[in-house]
Amino acid sequence: MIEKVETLLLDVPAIRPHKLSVATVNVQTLVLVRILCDDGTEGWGEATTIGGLSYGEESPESIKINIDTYMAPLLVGMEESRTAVIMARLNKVIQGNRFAKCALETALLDARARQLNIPLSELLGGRVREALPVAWTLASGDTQKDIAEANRMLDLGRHRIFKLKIGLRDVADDVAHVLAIKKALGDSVSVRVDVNQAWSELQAERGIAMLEAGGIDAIEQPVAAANRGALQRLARRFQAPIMADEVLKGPQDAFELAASSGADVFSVKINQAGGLIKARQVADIAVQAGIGLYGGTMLEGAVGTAASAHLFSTFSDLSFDTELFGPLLLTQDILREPLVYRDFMLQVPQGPGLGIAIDPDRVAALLRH
Ligand code: MUC
Ligand code: MG
Repeated sequence: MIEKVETLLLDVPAIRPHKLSVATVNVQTLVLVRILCDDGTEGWGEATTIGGLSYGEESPESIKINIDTYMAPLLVGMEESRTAVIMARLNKVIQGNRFAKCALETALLDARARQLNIPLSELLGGRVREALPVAWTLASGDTQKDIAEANRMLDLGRHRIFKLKIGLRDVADDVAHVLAIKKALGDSVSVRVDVNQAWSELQAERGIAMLEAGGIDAIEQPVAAANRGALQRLARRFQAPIMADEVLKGPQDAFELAASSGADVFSVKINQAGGLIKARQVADIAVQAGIGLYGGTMLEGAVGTAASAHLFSTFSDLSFDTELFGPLLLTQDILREPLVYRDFMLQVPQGPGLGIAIDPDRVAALLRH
């Protein structure tokens, strides 16, 4: 039985400013959820947003207060083994709040998998891979700094796939920045861009034509999430894969995008989808529709990243790799043993549940008071 649901806000400085078209992340706030069961089992979950309310309609503070006020009281006293029943109840009586629900569902599944003594991946259908290729996002805003950073990552054996954040400058300037990086890094690395909705359809037509000619491997959310027609037209017009990110807020969106051939690739994010099970449904729809899969991040710390890794390890297709680099963007970790990044891959944890151990002292040091 669930005895207690706790929420913690942790403010963790980033290793450098992370510049997106919608916000610059200097400090990332992790919302951690800890569920305690009467047999002593605990489960951990996490939600993060990007730039407070810049990216979506939930903020770390709203996630915490909505869980504390409305969701935790519903959960306390329920049987933790009935995860699906609990989530159905939450989804019935609470509208929206996908990120908060994701954090809770992750904690429930972590607790359940620990009780069963199996890795979380095995509750999600079973892993088909032990390690996941991880892209790194270059988002310093400076071409030379980005090239130096990419070369460091290549030398370290950590990343050979790079996603560039663009959309803040003129289309021509952004394209010049991307193509300079692509040229400096050579053909053995993959370079993609994320426009984070910044372009109009006309700007996107111009920008993508140049990016495609320059050998860029994917264009993520070039236009506003609300403008599905534009995304669809771009996907049809260009050979370069067009990726859906912000438009994809769960299985219903996945279904509509798939049915209308509205994108070539889905960026699957556990928080955006409203939890691990719904993210799994998004991926299943993509597979049936022949849409490529990319394992996305909301710049989560270790807990959300481990949860995502368990899910992505179950995907039969992961042709566009993952971007599970969140913990590497942060100056401090909250685990006793950090997640293992080796040979350009994140190793999927193997122990029961999320397969990670939280260090209470590290958590305490980062806690917002
Ligand atoms: C996004 O839009 O994809 C993921 C990587 C990154 O740098 O920002 C996020 C959000
Ligand atoms: Mg994106």
